Amino acid sequence: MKHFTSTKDIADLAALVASAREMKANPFAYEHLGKNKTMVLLFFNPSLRTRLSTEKAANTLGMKVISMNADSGWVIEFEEGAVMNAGSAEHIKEAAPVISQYGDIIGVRTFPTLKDRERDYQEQVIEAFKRYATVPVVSLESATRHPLQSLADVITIEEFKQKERPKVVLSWAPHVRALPQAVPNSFVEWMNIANVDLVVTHPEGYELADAYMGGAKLEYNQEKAFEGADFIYGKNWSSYREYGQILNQDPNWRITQHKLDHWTNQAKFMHCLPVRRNVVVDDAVLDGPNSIVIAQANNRTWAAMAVLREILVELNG
Ligand code: AN0
Ligand code: CP
Repeated sequence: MKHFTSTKDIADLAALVASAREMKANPFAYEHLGKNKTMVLLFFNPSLRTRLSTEKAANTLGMKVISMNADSGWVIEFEEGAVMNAGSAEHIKEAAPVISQYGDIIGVRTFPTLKDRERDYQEQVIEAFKRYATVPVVSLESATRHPLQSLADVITIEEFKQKERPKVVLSWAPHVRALPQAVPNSFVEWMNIANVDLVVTHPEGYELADAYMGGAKLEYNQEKAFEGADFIYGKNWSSYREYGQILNQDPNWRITQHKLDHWTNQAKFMHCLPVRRNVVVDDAVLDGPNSIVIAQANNRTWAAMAVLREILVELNG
């Protein structure tokens, strides 16, 4: 594996999940892989889980880690041919190769603008890092995808499933702020290559981009979608069609214990976190036996380890 920014970078999902689970059982078996290597993590946006779990994964694989809030450095320019007479102080053409001399692997977190759909969906920032860095680049959530989250989600479903091919439902839920489509886009992409029956449910206007939906089934009626579900994955996202807009905040879409009890097959509740209690999902769900969000967040470490292990094996030749 050279870079890791989407499902396209992996050869074998089952093998990657097996690798993550093996290291979860025996965390320090591959400490030698990262000896004398450094991982640089750049955060253009906030993070709790991604930052700490990726640092932990890199440390556990024997690497040194340098983390930087990318808002504390010079503002980087990404436009080709820009006349840099305004806010930005240096171009990605210098920044990325410079950072590549300090780190053997670069991790980047960058949210979308939610204003310029074309720019966001071209993945301007992460693609520029891939183009101008001379070392592997790992997405810590980009404008349209969150692959380390999705890999952790696959691992979690694998651990908790009680049948070979569980029914998994991705449900939109209300929120007070306009959030990216990265988590749902990515979740669908990864579920589409996993051994699950996926149904996506959301109000009209929240359709995800076709390129990410692939052949996934869409059901606008949340109750119908939830029927017989083994996993409910709650998440808010803003509209792709009316880009970045909040079209409604209908509280009827909130995930409740009543829905889990009466509409599903005693489904487990998943969410990438952070989650707004009693807006996206009720306390009763998060505090009850159906919630697996804490175990899910734990798997962020093992997902990152599986990815970094593959990259290190390649770097070590
Ligand atoms: C971000 C999002 O929805 O993409 C990060 C989730 C991992 N969430 C918020 O901004 C609350
Ligand atoms: N799930 C997730 O990526 O969380 P953070 O935003 O805290 O990294």
